[in-house]
Amino acid sequence: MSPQVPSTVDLARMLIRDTRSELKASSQISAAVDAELAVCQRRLDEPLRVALAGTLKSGKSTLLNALVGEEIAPTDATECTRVVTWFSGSAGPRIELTHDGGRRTSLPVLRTDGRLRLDLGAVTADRVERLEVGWPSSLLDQYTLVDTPGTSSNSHDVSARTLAFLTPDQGTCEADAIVYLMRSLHSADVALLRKLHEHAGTGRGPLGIVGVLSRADETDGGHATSLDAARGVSAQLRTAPELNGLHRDFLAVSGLLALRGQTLRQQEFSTLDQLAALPDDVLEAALVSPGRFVTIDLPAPAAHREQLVTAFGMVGIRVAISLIRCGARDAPALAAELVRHSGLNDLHRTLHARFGSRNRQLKAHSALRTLRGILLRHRSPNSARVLRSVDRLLADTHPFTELRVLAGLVALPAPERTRNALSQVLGGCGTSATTRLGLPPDTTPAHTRAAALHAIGYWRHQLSEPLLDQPTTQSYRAAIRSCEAIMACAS
Ligand SMILES: Nc1nc2c(ncn2[C@@H]2O[C@H](COP(=O)(O)OP(=O)(O)O)[C@@H](O)[C@H]2O)c(=O)[nH]1
Ligand SMILES: [Mg+2]
Repeated sequence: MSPQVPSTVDLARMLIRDTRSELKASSQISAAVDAELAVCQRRLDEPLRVALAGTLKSGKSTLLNALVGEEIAPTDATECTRVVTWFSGSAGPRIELTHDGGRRTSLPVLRTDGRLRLDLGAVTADRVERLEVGWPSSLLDQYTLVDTPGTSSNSHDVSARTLAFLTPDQGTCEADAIVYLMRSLHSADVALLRKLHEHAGTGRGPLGIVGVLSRADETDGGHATSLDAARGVSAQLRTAPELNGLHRDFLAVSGLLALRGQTLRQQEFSTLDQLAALPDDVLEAALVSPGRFVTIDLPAPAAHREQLVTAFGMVGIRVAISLIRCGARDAPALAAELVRHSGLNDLHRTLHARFGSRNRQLKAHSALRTLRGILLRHRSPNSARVLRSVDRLLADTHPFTELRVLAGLVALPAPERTRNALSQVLGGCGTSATTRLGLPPDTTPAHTRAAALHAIGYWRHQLSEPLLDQPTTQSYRAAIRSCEAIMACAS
């Protein structure tokens, strides 16, 4: 039997252990450093931490709720929307507040109208160190989601707190991956994306970023074509000069429509169905404003219409009516159409391809970067040896190279066709050998090997082109290594 090759996570674990013994041997280990190393080690066994980032009101909390399928992140302007909040899987609901220098307080789990109410009580946001919500959810068993209050907030403190979490001056970011939401290309987004990229480039921030063009239903005045229009905008972003060298791939998603689809009630459907049956001119006159929509004389009860405005917004109502008129004839059909139309399924797929299937590597990367920071702060001849091993592992681990190349791919000066082929082979669409090679999932190992060999030939040929710039050369080399790894595994 061939000996098992240790995984990157195993190697990271070993290096954490080595660091502990080296620092102990040179008597440099304090209780605080020991605790830091323990946290670093534990992180390898916990779900991947994904932070939702973006400016205020970009739709982060709504999208978090849509991903989980329940309203657990507050979207109203209360104190708790001003603090970074951690949502993780748990057997039963629990809310824990850490405040005033490490004091821990359990908060009551209260729900109003199906929505979780996060009430900090007498504690003000500036005294909160951490707010943690444990919730039974299969998604949260896989990812710990971190809702950030948003930058460009009116409050300087709130912006500063968010930036301190995402791009800390000291140490590394506590998240392993980021979903970045923006509504349009605003200078505040460019500035924040630049900061996130700088941090990733210097190893202090996560390598994985998924971009979302959020509130996508608002793009085209709320017609059934709004998501298509948003997809057009996201395609334009790929060539936006302002985003040169930054993340440019944005998935159009409407968190609100996705959430409404997942929590749709029969009464909401009935009201929307009654409205969909109205003649166009009557409906248009009603949809002029929320006030008119509620007060005008229509078949559906005014109280129900008011609830619809609160839950769906005027745009959401328009989209839902369009979907009913296009054939969604009952509540389950409308629910499924709303989710499909929202782009949430695409987001789930992308999250799986970019984060889920690489979660061990992303976690190992975070742990190694944190470990590197600790070793740099506590230098000794022996810790220098461990530091060299950490640096070697960070530079030589091919999946980290793939992530780095994928992060810079949209800005690569190569034809779109080549960039797409690179993305596929480097695992940007999924990390299985067959997905990388564009083969059916049941392809035999012999065929997979043959396809990998063919792909190596293709990328070697690309590499032989004269005058290639350095990023392109690196990308092609990475593609060849990915194919070689497939050959080795498919033998
Ligand atoms: N039309 C529409 N409104 C949205 C969407 N997502 C959020 N909103 C609304 O935008 C406002 C801010 O949303 P929120 O999720 O709290 O944004 P955050 O500050 O980024 O967390 C709320 O009134 C939401 O109802 C969306 O996909 N479509
Ligand atoms: Mg929020």
